[in-house]
Amino acid sequence: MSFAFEVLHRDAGSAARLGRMTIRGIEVPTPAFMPVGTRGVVKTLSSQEIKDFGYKIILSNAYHLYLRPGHKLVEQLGGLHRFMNWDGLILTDSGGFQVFSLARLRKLTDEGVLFQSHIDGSSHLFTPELCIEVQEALGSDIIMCLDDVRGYPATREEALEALLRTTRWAALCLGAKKRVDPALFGIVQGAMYPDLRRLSAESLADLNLDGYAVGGLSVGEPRELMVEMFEVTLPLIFEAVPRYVMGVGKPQDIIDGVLRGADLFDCVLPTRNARNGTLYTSHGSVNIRNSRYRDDPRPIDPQCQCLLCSSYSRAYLRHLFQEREIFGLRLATLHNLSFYYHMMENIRIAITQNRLHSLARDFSVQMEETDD
Ligand code: PRF
Ligand code: ZN
Repeated sequence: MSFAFEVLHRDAGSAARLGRMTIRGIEVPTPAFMPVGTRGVVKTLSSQEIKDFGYKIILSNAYHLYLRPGHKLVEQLGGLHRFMNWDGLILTDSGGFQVFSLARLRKLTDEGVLFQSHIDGSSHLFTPELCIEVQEALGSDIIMCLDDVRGYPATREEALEALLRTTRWAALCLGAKKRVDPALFGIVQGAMYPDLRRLSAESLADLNLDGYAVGGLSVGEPRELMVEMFEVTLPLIFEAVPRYVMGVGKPQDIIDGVLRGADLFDCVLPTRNARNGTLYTSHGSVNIRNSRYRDDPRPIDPQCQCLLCSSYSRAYLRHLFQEREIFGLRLATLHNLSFYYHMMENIRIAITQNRLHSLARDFSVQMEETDD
């Protein structure tokens, strides 16, 4: 297996680390953000456009691709990389979270999770074995263990049950893995209970997985609690492996995660927000549908080099949104992913220069200058 992770530098003033994850000879500088391509496409963009930003890894999803078009079909067509013409790396989420957030009539047993498809109501039993089979058929570079995710708030009893099941399933996932190439990551659960987070991390550590994720956050809890869980959980994960915070987050959340030692992130926010007209800029977020931009000739963000900012005015983008023109969705998505890419680049540079805390401070001031 060609998976490696090295810590290259530690920030002098925080737990942040600069690293390099290498898979199939492809190097991912960390901390990194992974754009979300749930159904084998980062909505509205081509794989070439994702690559042109500099992104080396994207996230896709076992649950969605299993339901449609089916992992066997994707495998038959040469795997997900070929299917979507993406030669970078792919991490697939196991489906644990999607079953929890999308499927109907979930029934959890130790064997797996029985659910009805959110698409057509058909019944499926997702087991750890099936979850690995699906991700291997897709040809993912990093596969995630099936986990039991609970919402917020969860009682201690629920959280304990979910984390113990997550650990049992992780062992079954490891046992079910047939291919050597993909890296397998475990997912730490434990809701908002520090001692349960510790129990989860310690029991998963025995499996010696290639990396570990922090799951169960950004599920409706107050932001301070999420940051407290970063603080509690991240140091419990081995220093020598990548630490991935799932489904996080806003720019400020990512910096808070990096400050506490996280290496990988994914989130639908930059792409989903783009499609509803919310654009990130170095001076806060802007909703382009606001009438104040009707005749605004300025670019969204003069510091941004993306197609939108280098070629079009705010007034033009607002017009496209008003008219529901598809090109507006593409321009906004390109811009937000450009913003996230450069934010991560700035974070990596700041770690090298031991000034991540000062970047975090400047950033929080700047991001509040929202002109909406
Ligand atoms: N588990 C999995 N995927 C996820 C999460 C989780 O807890 C989250 C929580 N924010 C996002 N995506 N498998
Ligand atoms: Zn831009």
